[in-house]
Amino acid sequence: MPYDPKLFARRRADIAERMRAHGGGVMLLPAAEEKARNADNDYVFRQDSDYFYVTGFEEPQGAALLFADPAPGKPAFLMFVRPRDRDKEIWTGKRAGVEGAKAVYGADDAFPLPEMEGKLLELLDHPGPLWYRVGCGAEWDARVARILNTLRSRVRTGARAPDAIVDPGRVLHEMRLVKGPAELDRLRRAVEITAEAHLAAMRDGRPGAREYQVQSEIEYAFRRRGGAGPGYGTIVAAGANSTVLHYRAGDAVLHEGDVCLVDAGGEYRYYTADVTRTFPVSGTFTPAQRLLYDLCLSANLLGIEEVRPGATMDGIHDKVVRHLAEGLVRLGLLEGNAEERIADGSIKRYYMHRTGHWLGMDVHDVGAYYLDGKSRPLVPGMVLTVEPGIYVAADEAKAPPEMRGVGIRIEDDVLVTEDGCENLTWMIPKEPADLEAACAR
Ligand SMILES: [Mn+2]
Repeated sequence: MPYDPKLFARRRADIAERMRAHGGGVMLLPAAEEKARNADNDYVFRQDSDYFYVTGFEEPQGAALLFADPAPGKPAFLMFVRPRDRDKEIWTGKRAGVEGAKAVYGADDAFPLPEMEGKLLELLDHPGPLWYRVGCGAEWDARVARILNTLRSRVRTGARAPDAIVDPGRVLHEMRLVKGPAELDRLRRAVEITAEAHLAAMRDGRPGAREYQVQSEIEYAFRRRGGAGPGYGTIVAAGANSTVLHYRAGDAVLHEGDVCLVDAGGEYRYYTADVTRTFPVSGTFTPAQRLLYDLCLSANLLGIEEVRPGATMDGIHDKVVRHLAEGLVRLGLLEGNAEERIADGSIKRYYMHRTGHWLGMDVHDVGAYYLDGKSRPLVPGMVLTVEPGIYVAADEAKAPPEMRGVGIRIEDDVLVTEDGCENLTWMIPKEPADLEAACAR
């Protein structure tokens, strides 16, 4: 899907309207900066999600300004961008420059970076709040503080320093939480790519393979289909590594009789999938692994079943926790009664994380989870993960030896629809028979 200037123009009109409902003012959004990895070598650049959401612009450095109520004839959307520079462009590629910012990206006005601070001083002399997210970068925080102090020192000559700083997330993150059709198209592409990657992992995650080899198959699948790469650090966890929640693919060998937990999602044009599957390295679970797997799978299916407009994250989590606790009591991993084991926290020996999170441009996507202190009701267009897990630590004395060092998580990406939900990642095998077929060599 190519860059669509109308989509971003509509978004900015929507943002301005929402800003007006919160006192108007001006929004300042810094672009991401390139970050040094080592010596004169940078990390792969990725634009800031908020900045991309508003501008569609993928070059580093600079900022965008949005005015909720521009005076007649004054610009509503301005950009500060790297200037065209023939010498630098030979080394690092073509830049849009101020001309491109206006002609392609729809800026009403644009300035080269060297003029940014001076122009901001002029432009932020404006009534209403300043929408700026404090704390995301020391350099930007210092720059904003400098500008505010200068404006405050000029109040006697009529300057208007903003009298409130508001987090742009109040508007942007609420918008990003509910996905539009163009966003869902991208998310679906991310899911397709991710499905291929998980199938490759199941195919190649055989006895004797190393975690990094499985990782390379996964990331190859992301990239060869035009994805940007992984949307977060790929987890390939063999054997007892599966019980470490944020383990990254290392160099451990996959052994016959072990499970392999893969938590990997491809990013496609700024939208990422987030999927976990756990499969038997031999192709068939041991009886003990199968008991744990079936419990986790039933919790995953139950959680997805609960996703519909009006349901809440807390409600879904509570149902999943109760289901897991009952199952763990039945399996003898917890003693006594499920309700008590939830109340005294001992369920957390095996299930210590939340059942889901918002998903979108960021893997743990933005948007409030609670409104007025209450878990917010789901509405159509939200995308969340449902990801119950059971983790039996390698040294868990209460568990039978054949269950120790087994971690299982099953994670799907679920879209809330008008009448329920759609599991976007339905095609990635998770029923034991389908897993066995996918693992067959
Ligand atoms: Mn997740």
